[in-house]
Amino acid sequence: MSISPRWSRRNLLAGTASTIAGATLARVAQAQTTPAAAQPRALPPYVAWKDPSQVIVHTATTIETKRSAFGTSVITPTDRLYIRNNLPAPDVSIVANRDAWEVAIEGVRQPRTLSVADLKGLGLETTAAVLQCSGNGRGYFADKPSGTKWTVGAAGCVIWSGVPVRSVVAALGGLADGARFMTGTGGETLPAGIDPKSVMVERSVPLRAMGDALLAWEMNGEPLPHAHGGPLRLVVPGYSGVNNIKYVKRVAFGATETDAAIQKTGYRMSPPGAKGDPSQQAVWEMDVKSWINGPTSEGGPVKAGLVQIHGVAMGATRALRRIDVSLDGGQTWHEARFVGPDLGRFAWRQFVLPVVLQPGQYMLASRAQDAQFNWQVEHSPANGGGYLNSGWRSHALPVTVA
Ligand SMILES: Nc1nc2c(c(=O)[nH]1)N[C@H]1C(S)=C(S)[C@@H](COP(=O)(O)O)O[C@H]1N2
Ligand SMILES: [Mo]
Repeated sequence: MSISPRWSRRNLLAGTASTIAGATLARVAQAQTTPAAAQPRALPPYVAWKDPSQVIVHTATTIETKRSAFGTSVITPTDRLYIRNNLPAPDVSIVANRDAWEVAIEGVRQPRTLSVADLKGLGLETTAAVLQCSGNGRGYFADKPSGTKWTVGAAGCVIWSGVPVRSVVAALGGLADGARFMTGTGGETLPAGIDPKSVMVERSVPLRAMGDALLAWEMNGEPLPHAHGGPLRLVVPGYSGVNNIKYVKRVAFGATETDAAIQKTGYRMSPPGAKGDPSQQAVWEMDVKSWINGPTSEGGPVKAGLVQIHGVAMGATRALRRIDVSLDGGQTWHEARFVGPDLGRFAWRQFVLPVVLQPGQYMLASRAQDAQFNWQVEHSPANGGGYLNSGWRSHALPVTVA
């Protein structure tokens, strides 16, 4: 990634500003509380089955899980899971006969188009993984990059079931020579009259991601809902949302990344204010990250006394080692305890810190450490698209106790 002087100066400024603000909890609270949405929007028809009380509808194609709605038992319920569509979803009739959905596999020795029924014969794997939009946390970047102002809720921990991509590749004779990237293509019908490359959802990830990838037909124990990519989705554990192609109709292995705009110029780590270009790092692997989900004082002050401060922590591609919680915006830290089953390195873990709280103002923060001793960063670098924000300071939760 190229670091321009402008980029580093901006970083420095952002860092200084929040450190100073950090000294005054009240001011931080003010800066970090999301402005109340003008009016709660209704759920659009294609996701009318979601729980309206547990989500924030930004637009018909951007729906966020409320911070208080993640629960305390690892898996994110499907009716609360966030939604993000770059294009209008294909017609719901594609899930009428799920087994008939077809995906073309290219860049293998024996390229073939396989139905979901065919895939079911080739292998079976279940993986718990965090699905997180590349722009989750964008709303916390101080320089206000354009795009949906997601806070923490464009993420969820989901159980996927399907066939390992590597099993499909093996069944088709292995990779053709020269494969360096795996490219997935979404099955949307593209609007007529414009260059398909400018709108299609087609993403490439490095070949190293193939080993963990699934072609999934089930989510959280149910047939994959149409809104989440049913009948078939390419799941790339550890990679941010956009790399997990819904209604996947093609998986291709090749020497180069796709030249679709969403890969070439979209989802790049560009300097703040600048557009993306292929020389910049693509938005691929996620970072170690955590945040507090409760208690919140959304519905009035938290009652003084013993409380269980809880949240979620993810290692993205690595297992977790430790989670710390702060009550004073990061001045002092306490090691917290992971709760519940460990569903593997791609899942998140719930954590808890029991504390007795006296009446007052608190700034609840958390910072996770992965198995390779990487700590969650205090500030993620500002970037043009507002991607991959994992900074613990901006994700802190102001709470009033009375
Ligand atoms: N085919 C297709 N796949 C897609 C998208 C899309 O618009 N079309 N959006 C991507 C983005 S940006 C995200 S964050 C996730 C959202 O997945 P979800 O709607 O199941 O939560 O899907 C990704 N896969
Ligand atoms: Mo996304």
